[in-house]
Amino acid sequence: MTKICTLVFLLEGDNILLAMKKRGFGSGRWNGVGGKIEAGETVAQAMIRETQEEIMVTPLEFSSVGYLEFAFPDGTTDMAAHVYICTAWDGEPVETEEMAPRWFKISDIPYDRMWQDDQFWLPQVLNGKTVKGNFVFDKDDTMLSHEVQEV
Ligand code: 6U4
Repeated sequence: MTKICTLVFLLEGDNILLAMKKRGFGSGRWNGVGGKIEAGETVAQAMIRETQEEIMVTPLEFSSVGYLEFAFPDGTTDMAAHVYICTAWDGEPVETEEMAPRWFKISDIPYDRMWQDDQFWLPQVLNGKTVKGNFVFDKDDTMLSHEVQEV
């Protein structure tokens, strides 16, 4: 079984909003905002709900820019993420129990403190491309292989 998630990046001018995951899977890394799609929700509804829950912002204008699959052959549940870029929203990002948001210059994205796959697809997304990716991780969340296609 694969856990299907959403992942969204707010963009404003030369800046991108990343959020430090404070607990659970992927904690200690800078990431986009998102989480599991619940039964009965569309992907976009899940993306909006997760953004409201994690940084108290409501996405208003957004586009779908990718689909990524993350395999964990050690037995951890495989994951997939529908990736979005959001360019207009209601509210100001604030820290919650789950995430601490911070704006970064696009030229200063801290790839060394993010999931290792991000450097292989986020630059393309920020150049306006849509991507499909397949990544394999070991039990320590080290990336073993990566495959990215622009679609
Ligand atoms: P639960 O545990 O279900 O309450 P939930 O917030 O629903 O938490 P969570 O936080 O586990 O789900 O979601 C994982 C988030 O991490 C999603 O936004 C997708 C993202 N993610 C997972 N693996 C990733 C990876 N390798 N690279 C990446 N984002 C990843 O950039």
